[in-house]
Amino acid sequence: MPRKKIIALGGDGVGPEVMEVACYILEKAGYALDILKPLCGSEAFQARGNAFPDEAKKLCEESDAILFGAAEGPSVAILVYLRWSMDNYINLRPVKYYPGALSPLKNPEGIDFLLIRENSEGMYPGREGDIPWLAQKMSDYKDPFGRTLDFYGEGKFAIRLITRKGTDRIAKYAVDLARERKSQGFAGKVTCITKSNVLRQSCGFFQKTVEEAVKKSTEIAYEHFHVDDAARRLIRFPRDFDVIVTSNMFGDILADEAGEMVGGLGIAPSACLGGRKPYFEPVHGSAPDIAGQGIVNPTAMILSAKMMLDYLGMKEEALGLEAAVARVYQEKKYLTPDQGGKATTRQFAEAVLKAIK
Ligand code: GGG
Repeated sequence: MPRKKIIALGGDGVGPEVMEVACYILEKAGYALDILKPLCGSEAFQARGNAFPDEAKKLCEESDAILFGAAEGPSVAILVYLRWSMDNYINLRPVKYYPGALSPLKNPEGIDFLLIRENSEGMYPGREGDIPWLAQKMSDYKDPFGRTLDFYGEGKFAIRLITRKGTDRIAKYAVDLARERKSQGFAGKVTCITKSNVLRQSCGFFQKTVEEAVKKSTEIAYEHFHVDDAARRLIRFPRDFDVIVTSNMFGDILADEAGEMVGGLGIAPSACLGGRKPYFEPVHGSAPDIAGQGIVNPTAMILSAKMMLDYLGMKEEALGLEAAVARVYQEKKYLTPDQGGKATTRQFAEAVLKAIK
């Protein structure tokens, strides 16, 4: 297999720390990857006043895949580019329990499902403004109480977009993934999560579109929950889920909840797919409270790199890396403080590397 060109962008806060050790593992493990680390994020912003210099952007465009750390301040520009300019509309967030991880659930064993967050529309990116401005533009509009918007006076609005194109493509992806999972021995079920009892038009449209996509495929089971009910069911019946599909903000929130169920955000990886170039990032953000202390849990970044290996067709390497992470959790000797351990970020990474070899 030809070597793959990977661009590593650390970003802000703990992003560069988790990226450094993830790349260290990938390089030392001897995988067929050429990893380039252009100046970017907070570091580039301080040096050049630009978190995402053109050289870094160009390298991303020429890459096979991108690893991204975390965004909070300057690196939001990177995130916006990777997600919207590259049109990575799928955010795939696996939720899997590795024995040894510090879950708050009494019995997290066997939790293993996928959460698909629509990544390009809904409430994100924020499309907001002043209510009086909107009231003028929509002077004919009446809300469910028969009021025009000028009734509400000063305040802000946010627009939630659920488009035909955006919903069709994420629904199709969910069905394809459930079918693939079924062939691997999973349930082969799509769970659609909306709030269509309140947001009848936008969530109703999302729900109907997913239902139609599922109906085309007889072998896939289907269920729908409202987001509040789903939040509860995730905790009560976590093993009932297989493939969840939901809109952007619900997915953002539920993925944090789901990540916590299997040991916290330090463990939750993700893949952003469907666009010009895929990128792989931890679900967590920049965690400024622990940045620079050398104690951040790099598992989410390492497992995001595992998803990248999978995507690149390096299946054996992906399995090997995941098995190594699982072993370090099982042994519990080198876990970071968020998992009840005393290991540093670097010590955890060394333990993973040793477990690969
Ligand atoms: N590694 C993911 C990250 O940095 N997330 C920051 C964040 O909250 N981004 C907003 C979003 O995911 O839509």
